[in-house]
Amino acid sequence: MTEATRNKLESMEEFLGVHVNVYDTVDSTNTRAKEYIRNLIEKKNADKVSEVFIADQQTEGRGRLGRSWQSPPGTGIWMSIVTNPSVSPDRVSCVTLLAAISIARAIKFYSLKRSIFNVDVKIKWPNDLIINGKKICGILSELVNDPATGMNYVVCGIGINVNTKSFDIEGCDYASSLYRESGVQWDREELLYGVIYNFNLCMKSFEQEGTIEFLIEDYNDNLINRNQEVILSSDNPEIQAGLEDRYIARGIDKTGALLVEDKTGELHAITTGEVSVRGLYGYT
Ligand code: BT5
Repeated sequence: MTEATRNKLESMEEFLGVHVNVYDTVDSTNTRAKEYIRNLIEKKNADKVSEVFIADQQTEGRGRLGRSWQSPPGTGIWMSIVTNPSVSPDRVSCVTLLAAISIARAIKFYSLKRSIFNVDVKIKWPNDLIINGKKICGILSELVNDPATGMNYVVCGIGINVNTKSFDIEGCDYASSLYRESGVQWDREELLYGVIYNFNLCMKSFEQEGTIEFLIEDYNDNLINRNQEVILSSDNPEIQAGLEDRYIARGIDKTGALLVEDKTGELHAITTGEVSVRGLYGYT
């Protein structure tokens, strides 16, 4: 990361109301963020937190369930936003959905401004962003609870493939980037501002209202499989046993669960992050 980029990122702190930690190379921004939280807890600091960890490259980028996330230098946005939202503990996991809609809005705003009309970004519940059926972004949210104060911290890790030219990921033929799908280079800093700006706006409403009701309509308009048949699957045998084959995805509710309809018309709320939702054909 150049000195100019670092200065620019740090200069946005006041405007965006966040503290920014910029790295050239780290193991994982989520790991740095969790270390930061552990320090806060040790120091018994229970203030409001708004901290962002950004790296040009990650050597041990992580996905869900111990999977790895490829994070080469000079190509993407690899960042973790740390917050301690004042909402009830069972709502904290909504932050992943809030991040997804914030990223989608930032991409849409950027593409409208630059007249890039070939990137119709969609959300694949709960943590992917998709363009043309390909995954261009993944989100990994991790919760840290301070048992002494009961405070819940959320590390929202966001990986966006911005200008990546090619991918070589074993067992994954669905990865792509904004560059590959649009055919033009994107300005990483500008997109990053947009994501943080939208995230903060959403977080404000979330904390004021205590639920994500305010974004359900927009989220569902952007949901890739809405009103289409999906297959639920899981590596967890206990969950698998209870899963039926096919459902129609109807959209999220205010708890962040995905509502799916079975053959009899009954709705089921899918909450676990261990379940993947796929369309009938391929990844999305
Ligand atoms: C995710 O996991 O999609 C969450 C990814 C979160 C990454 C961010 S980057 C900043 C922060 N710091 C971290 O260490 N992590 C977060 P999951 O749904 O489990 O998807 C992981 C799977 O996606 C892998 O098993 C690969 O198949 C595939 N994959 C790996 N790298 C990819 C990439 N750059 N783009 C698209 N797919 C990728």
